[in-house]
Amino acid sequence: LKRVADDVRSIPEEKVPWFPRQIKDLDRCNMLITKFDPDMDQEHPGYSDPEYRKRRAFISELAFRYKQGDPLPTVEYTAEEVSTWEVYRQLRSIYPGLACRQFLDGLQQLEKECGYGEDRIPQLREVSAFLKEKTGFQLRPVAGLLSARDFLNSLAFRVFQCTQYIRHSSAPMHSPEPDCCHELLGHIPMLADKEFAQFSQIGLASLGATDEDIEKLSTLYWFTVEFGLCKQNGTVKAYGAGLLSSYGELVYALSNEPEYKPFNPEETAVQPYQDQTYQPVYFVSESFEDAKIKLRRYSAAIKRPFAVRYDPFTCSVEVLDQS
Ligand code: NLE
Ligand code: FE2
Repeated sequence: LKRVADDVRSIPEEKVPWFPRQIKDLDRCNMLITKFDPDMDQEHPGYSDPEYRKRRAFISELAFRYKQGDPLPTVEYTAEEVSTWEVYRQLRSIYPGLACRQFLDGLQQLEKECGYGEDRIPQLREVSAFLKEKTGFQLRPVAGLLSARDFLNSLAFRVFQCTQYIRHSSAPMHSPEPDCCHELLGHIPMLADKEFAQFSQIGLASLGATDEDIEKLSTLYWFTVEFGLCKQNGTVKAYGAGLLSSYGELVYALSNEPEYKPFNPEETAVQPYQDQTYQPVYFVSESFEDAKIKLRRYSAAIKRPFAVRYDPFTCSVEVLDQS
C-alpha cells in the first residue's frame, strides 16, 4: 500500500488556474479592476473632488490591510456620507411594488434585527454577524471592483467581498461601480435568504475554471444576481442587486422601456453587456426558484478535469481527482 502525498496526487497544476482551497487563501483573491477609479477615470463624479479621493484612499487602505479572520473594520461615516445614504428613504418607498418577496423579507429582518434605517450607514461587522446566522455568509472588505475570478471564487466559501466607501454625493441615484449603498441595500437583503444563498453554487463552479467559463459565469452572475428579474404572482419583480440599489435603474427596469428576454443560462451566458449605464436588456425567470434551478444545472455541467466539494466544517475545498 502506497500513500501518495497530497501535492503529488493533485491535478496537473500548469493547466488549471490557481484557486483558493482554504478560506485564508482568500487573502490572495484581491485583484482589482481599476475601471471606475476616482483617481484615474475623468468621468467619475469624484474625479475633481480631492476630499472624496482622499477619503476613498483611506477606506481602501483598510481593505488592503485586512487579513482573513481579522475583525471587520468599522468606518465612522461623515455627515455628508450619511446624507448620501438618504437614498435609503427613496428606495424604501418604491421597494414594496418593485422588489421580490425574498428581498422585502430580508430587508424587514435587517430593519428589525440589524439597525437598518435611513439615519445611519450599517457597519459591515454587524451585518456580517447577522448574515452568518441566517445563511452562513460572511463579508470581507474590498477596495473596489474585483476581478470576476476572485469575486466568484470567494463565493464558493460563502464569503462576499464588500466595498465600504460610499458613492459621490453628486450622483446618488446610479453608480457604475459598487459602493456600500449597492452592497448593503442591493446584496445584503438577498444574502439573508437561504434559497438565494444557494446561488453561490456559481462560486464553486468558478474554482479553477477556464477563462472562458469564468467569462460566462460572470455574465450569468451579472444578469441574475446583479440585474435579474423574476415573476411573482403574475407580475415582474426585481431581485438583482444592481437594480435594488439604484433608484434610477430600478424604476427604468420595471417600466416598459427596456427589452425583456426569458432567462435561459445558455443564452444569457453569452449576452454582451455594458456596465456604464442602465442595461438595454433584462432576463426574466418564471420564478425565483426557476432561476436558481437553472443556474445550478448550468454550473454543475461545466467541465473540469477534477471535482470540488466544499467542507463547511473546515471552510475548505476538497479537490477530487477525476482524471
Ligand atoms: N448601478 C448600481 C447602483 O447604482 O447602485 C451599482 C452596480 C454595481 C455593479
Ligand atoms: Fe454587486
